[in-house]
Amino acid sequence: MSLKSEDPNHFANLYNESRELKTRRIRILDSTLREGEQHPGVSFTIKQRIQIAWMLDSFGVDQIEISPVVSNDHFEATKTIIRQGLKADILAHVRAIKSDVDRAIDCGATWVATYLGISDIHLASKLKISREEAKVRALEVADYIKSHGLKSRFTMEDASRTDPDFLVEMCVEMNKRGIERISLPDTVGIMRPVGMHKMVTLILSHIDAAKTSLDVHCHNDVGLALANALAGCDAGADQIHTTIDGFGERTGIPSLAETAVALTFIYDCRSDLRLHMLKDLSRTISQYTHLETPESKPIVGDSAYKHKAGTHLAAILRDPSAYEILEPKLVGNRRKIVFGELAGKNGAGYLLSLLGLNTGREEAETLARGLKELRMGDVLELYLDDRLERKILNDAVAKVKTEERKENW
Ligand code: HCA
Ligand code: CU
Repeated sequence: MSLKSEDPNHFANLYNESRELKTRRIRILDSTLREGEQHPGVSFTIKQRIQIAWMLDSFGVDQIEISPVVSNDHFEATKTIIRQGLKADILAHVRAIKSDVDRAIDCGATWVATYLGISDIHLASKLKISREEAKVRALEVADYIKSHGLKSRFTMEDASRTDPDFLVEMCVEMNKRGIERISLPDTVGIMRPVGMHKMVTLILSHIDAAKTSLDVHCHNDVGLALANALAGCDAGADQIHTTIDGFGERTGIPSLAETAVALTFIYDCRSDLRLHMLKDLSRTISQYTHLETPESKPIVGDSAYKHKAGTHLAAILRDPSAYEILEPKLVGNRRKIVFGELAGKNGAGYLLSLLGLNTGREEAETLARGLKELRMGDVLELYLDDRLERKILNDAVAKVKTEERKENW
């Protein structure tokens, strides 16, 4: 019996095994055009909004959210995007006010998403209405949308800080009216994954899930957004809200790239997304917003597939899965190796072989020492995309190793 499993992820998968998600398809709603535009410094032109919608649709998201009431430009963009006949549903996101719903109807929306803050703090400080008044307003608007024969989602804004009894009461009322979807946002990013799990479980224990499905919309104020959203899905929600690169109010919501990769490779419940577009989607947004993507950003950052320490280089050259969970090309990114004081003799040997120098272990060690003594940190980065490059590197390492072995004999 071999001690080593053929699949490098075999044991991790044993820990990760999720009975529920594997058999379900978790959907993605992308809100780059609504929540994303709420990020400081982000504002798209009409043309850019249309371009983003096409890209998101071709990537494979299930729903795209945009607000037609923000400005005339947003109205025009919403109207034009709805007319494109994309595969994804286009949701017009508006306040739970009839005049806003009319605006959504004017741009030809077939899906209307309304929101209303229902926590005591939102009711008291923002809306200055009672729970009862909030309920009446929400239900009137829900009925109004239905009376136009439209599909709708209702967002229980600040759900995570709402009295659970009131939250359940509101969800049950919406469910009775046949609202297609309810969004449960963690508006201020205060939840733990286990808390999100409990909240979704609670709602599902009171509603008829055949009539109404649940969205999770989690803010990233302490970096738990995606973990919270996935926990909500583990409990039975079936749609996660994302934006490209995670832009949104304050620190935003889960990034499309991280969500898509997690669902595909870690949760094993999607296989239809065009993941190779992810880096391009991120690049496009960065060009449009003039906000640089942090190089350490998972999946799409420039350093996401860079390898630096000598021990990592040595392993990567033989088999990249030693330090990577996916081939960077799958998400449109590229692998790089970094040479500097950490490169060690394997990295140095590779560098020498790239320069066409027929050298051995001693030269590699001298160069490795030199790189350390330069005190210049990283001196060179090279792409290491394909097999040929890896072969050159592998040969260089093999040479160093053979000489080492000879010496030990
Ligand atoms: C907002 C609030 C919201 C709504 C989420 C949703 C939130 O900025 O309008 O409609 O699902 O975080 O609660 O983004
Ligand atoms: Cu939000």
